[in-house]
Amino acid sequence: MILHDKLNEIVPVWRDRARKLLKEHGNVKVNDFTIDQVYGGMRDVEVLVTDISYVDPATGIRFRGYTIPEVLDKLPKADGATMPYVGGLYYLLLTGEIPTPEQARAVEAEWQARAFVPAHVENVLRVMPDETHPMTLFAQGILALQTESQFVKRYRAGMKKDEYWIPTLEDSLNLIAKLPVLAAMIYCKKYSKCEMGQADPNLDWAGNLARRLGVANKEYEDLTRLYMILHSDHESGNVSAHATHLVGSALSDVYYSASAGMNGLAGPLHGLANQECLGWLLEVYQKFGGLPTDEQLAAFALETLQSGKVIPGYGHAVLRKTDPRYMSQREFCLATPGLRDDPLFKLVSMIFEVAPGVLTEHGKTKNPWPNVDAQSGVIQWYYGLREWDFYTVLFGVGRALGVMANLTWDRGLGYALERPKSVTTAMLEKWAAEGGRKLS
Ligand code: AMX
Repeated sequence: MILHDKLNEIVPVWRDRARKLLKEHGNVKVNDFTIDQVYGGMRDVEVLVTDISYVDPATGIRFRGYTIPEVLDKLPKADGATMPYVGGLYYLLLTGEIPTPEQARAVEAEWQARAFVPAHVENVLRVMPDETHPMTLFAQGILALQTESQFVKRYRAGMKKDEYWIPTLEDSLNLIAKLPVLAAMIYCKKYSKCEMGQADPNLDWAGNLARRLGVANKEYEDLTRLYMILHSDHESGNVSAHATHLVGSALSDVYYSASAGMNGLAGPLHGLANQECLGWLLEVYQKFGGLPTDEQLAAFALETLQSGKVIPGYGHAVLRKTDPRYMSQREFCLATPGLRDDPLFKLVSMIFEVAPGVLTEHGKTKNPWPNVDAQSGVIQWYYGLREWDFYTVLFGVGRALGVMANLTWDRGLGYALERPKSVTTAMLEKWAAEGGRKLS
């Protein structure tokens, strides 16, 4: 199998590199942190390693060193598609190399061969009450798939630590292959749209996800490719990536780890912001009976802030400029006739003009610019997916690509069980009174 063979070549090289670094320089100091950071969600504390993506506060995400426009330009595309194969992105995330069209199609073929979802998963979803949030169903569905874990079988039978990445890769490929089917199952169950679109064997993974959701439209297939690529990875410290990594560090398999990550994605400060964002847009639109004036919009944004709510889709824990994932979706909208004239897209554009000023004046957020979620819901809405509490599931399908690639490398490099140390308030008070902790 193409990814197994490639990783078999490169994992030992990177493993030796990490081991050498640790052996020769393990005691080199890389960071210092403050009481603010201890209480403040560990912002900027550099204690995670990944070579798969890096978020620069000023320029945004790079996947294996490539910016989003470079990724969209360089990855192979299917005939007639404007956006790349997601299988090509997965090859890049895992190996660090831009794949040939054959290599990208080989990953797609692996996924296609593994897409079957066992019947018990649907049964688990079926017994849940109608009002269950789609993200709850998504995390449950992933957990129900844990019965498929190759890692557990190999671990029980006895396996060398250096081989852990092999069944992790297997499980990752299996899980990613099944996620579009699981997502569509949830969509059908939840909204009684149970004519689940059939997969087309000639179509790629993302194109088939679009079909399965019942939108047979070339533009939406391309949008789905773009959406999956943009949401795939955002280095290791965000809640979904970190939760997946943390749980995986106990050697819990891919299914346990990914399900934990999705529970984190379901929070309103993280992935749920895309649903919240669409809700806020519709609230504005309904309140003003269409597009507001700039002044009305600014007043409404301020009202939102003064009522103690956040403006969803704005701000970021790391970024200090407009998220390039926002910009590439905006460019997709501007390049798509129909979408560029859509009233909700026009409202999104107005908010882009108005909200940063209001947030800056309000004076709290460190970053008043839009993130990925400020734009994504409107596009789904335009193509007919109007059940906005489903949007975070789509984010989750995309995010699985990044967290699975990371988990495979975590096991390849033999990352340790994660176990930070806690301290007490009295200890912090003592160090504060002494003007800083005396480290020997
Ligand atoms: N609206 C109102 N207030 C905001 C804000 C926003 N969009 N963004 C930040 N703030 C506030 C914070 O709540 C915080 O207030 P506090 O001091 O009273 O607690 C203050 O500004 C400082 O926050 P920060 O350091 O700028 O951000 P953070 O790292 O603590 O949080 C984030 C980052 C994304 C959670 C925050 O900007 C936010 O809540 N945004 C809105 C929700 C959102 O869009 N989430 C999606 C993020 C992307 C993703 O993961 N999908």
